[in-house]
Amino acid sequence: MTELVTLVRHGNVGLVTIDNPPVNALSHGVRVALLQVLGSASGDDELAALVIACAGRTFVAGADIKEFGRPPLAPDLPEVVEFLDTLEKPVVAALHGTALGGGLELALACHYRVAAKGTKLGLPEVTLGILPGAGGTQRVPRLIGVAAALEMIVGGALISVEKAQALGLVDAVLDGELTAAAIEHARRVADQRPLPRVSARRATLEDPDVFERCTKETHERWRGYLAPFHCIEAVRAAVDLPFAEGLVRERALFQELMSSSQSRAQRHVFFGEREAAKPVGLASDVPARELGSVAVLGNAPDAFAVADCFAAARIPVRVLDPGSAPFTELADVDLVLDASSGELAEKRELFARLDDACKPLALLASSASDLDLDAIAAATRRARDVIGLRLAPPTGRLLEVLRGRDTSAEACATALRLGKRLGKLGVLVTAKPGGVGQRLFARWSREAAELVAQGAHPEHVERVLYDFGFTRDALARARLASTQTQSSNGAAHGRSDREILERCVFALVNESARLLDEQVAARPVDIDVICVLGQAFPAYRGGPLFYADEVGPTSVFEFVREYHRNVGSEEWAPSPTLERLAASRGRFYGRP
Ligand code: HSC
Repeated sequence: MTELVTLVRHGNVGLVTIDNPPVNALSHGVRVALLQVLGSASGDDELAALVIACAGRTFVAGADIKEFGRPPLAPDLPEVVEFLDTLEKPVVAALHGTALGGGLELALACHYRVAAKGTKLGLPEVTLGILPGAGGTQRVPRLIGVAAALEMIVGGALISVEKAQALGLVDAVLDGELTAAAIEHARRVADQRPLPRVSARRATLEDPDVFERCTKETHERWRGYLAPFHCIEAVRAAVDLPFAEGLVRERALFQELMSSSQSRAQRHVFFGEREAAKPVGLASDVPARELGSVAVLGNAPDAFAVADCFAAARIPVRVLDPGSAPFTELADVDLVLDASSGELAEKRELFARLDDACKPLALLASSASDLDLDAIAAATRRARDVIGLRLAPPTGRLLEVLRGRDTSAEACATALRLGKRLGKLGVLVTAKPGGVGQRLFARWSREAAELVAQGAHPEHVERVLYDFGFTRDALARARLASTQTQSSNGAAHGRSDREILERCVFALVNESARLLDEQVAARPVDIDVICVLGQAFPAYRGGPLFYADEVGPTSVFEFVREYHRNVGSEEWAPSPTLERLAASRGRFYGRP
């Protein structure tokens, strides 16, 4: 077994290498070994300087997220980072790949940072519902100023190495073999004193209004999220407090977030995205076809927005109006994506013509998830190559891939690889009218409309769902304001916030569970990821089924059963999966 951390001497420079594939996360074993190696290297008089580098594709991409939520194991990451800061010989961090989160925090406790071209740096903790908890909120403002630090820590986006150098986050971008160049760098600085410690600097507040402005922008951009506001507080501590006290404040804010349901939900989404990318029932070695060029059919803005996604990924694309374009233009394309509107009969006719016009093995895709894909495929002689592709919405990160009864594994693999090229996550589901995303959107918005029809004020329903975390866009699509009330005297019926929320969200949970009953989605995680990425379900609630686990499937089931008894409508009939979980006190994601 390879050692997690090694020390190799290069003359008077010690090269410390972390080797913990795939992303060199700072797992417990790495922390133990790193502390031990740094301890012995620091007492070694033959070593004048150290370099910390990583094997494999990247520098440390952060703390080990899998350890979060479990009892902490000593030494924790802040202990390792602060030990590094106390060393009396220069340490150079050699960055490549993605130096993220705890990885960047480790590098910031080194005295120098050098990086290979193409390296990306960032503090994405906020996207996991936490904040940089190993000194990042205290060191980054000291190194690059408060405004730039807030942008990195509250925004969570990765930055290029060029930008990092311009900000002062890295000292040099090196050509050639990174470790050799970093060792050379270490040799050059071996005798320089005092050691440039970031912790010894003061955080500069360039603009006294920066916190107020950032808080205002954060309310607009991150409404409902806790972590961005805690990030602001932690950075404020870097200005207001001495370094050591700032660390204490950072730790307290970090712990609050770590134990929050929001962070649990956002971590669930992080791992969920990676799990959903590995579909059930499709072997990972199924070959994908090359998609050299694509045609999008349609003349509405959506068709152009979809075409823009291909163009942005540098996939040659043309948009054709299926009403007027000669289909001879389609003879050489590898994928035709129909994004035009129309009923099933028209689609069957259209796909039969596409089948004639396109070359063998070209994929024929429909973006309509509300039609019967199998019936469309049956109108062609290539049902194996007919598939549903929903970029919902085109600007989002989701590609819902709908597999028909006869769609081949190769067509699915091709669609999923296309998702990666487009920078989107492809989630494979079974093609049934509505797919997953559209059907779930329809369900909660129908319930919201029903509340309005029964007399609830549209603004009231919208406000409750908005406070839960749905976006204004999603609510606008539900068009509650144009819903007709059934009562003759208009909106009179008082509704509690709780009733509105339970009816809409539990209807959504029940429908999600039905998608599992019907095997439209293979796993709860596929549904949660589709809802978060494609249907504006708030990431800090983790998706409808994660949320149901937080509330308790039994409580959801009891509400659904009771409501079904009262109204008798078929769509409130409890899902057998939900009923089974309630009976066994189980959860969608296993027992607690
Ligand atoms: C952090 O660092 C907190 C610290 O500030 C403070 C901690 C203080 C604690 C104090 C305690 C008192 N951990 O994405 P990919 C897995 S928070 C564990 O498919 P790519 C991933 O699940 C962290 N596992 O690859 C997958 O596993 P699978 C901040 C991690 O090339 C495999 O690695 N850092 C992991 O598309 C490959 O991942 C981040 O948020 C991690 N940190 O992208 C960065 N990171 O094969 C998170 C990845 O079993 N990571 N895995 O499915 C990423 O953004 C992406 O993985 C990369 C690579 C861009 C690194």
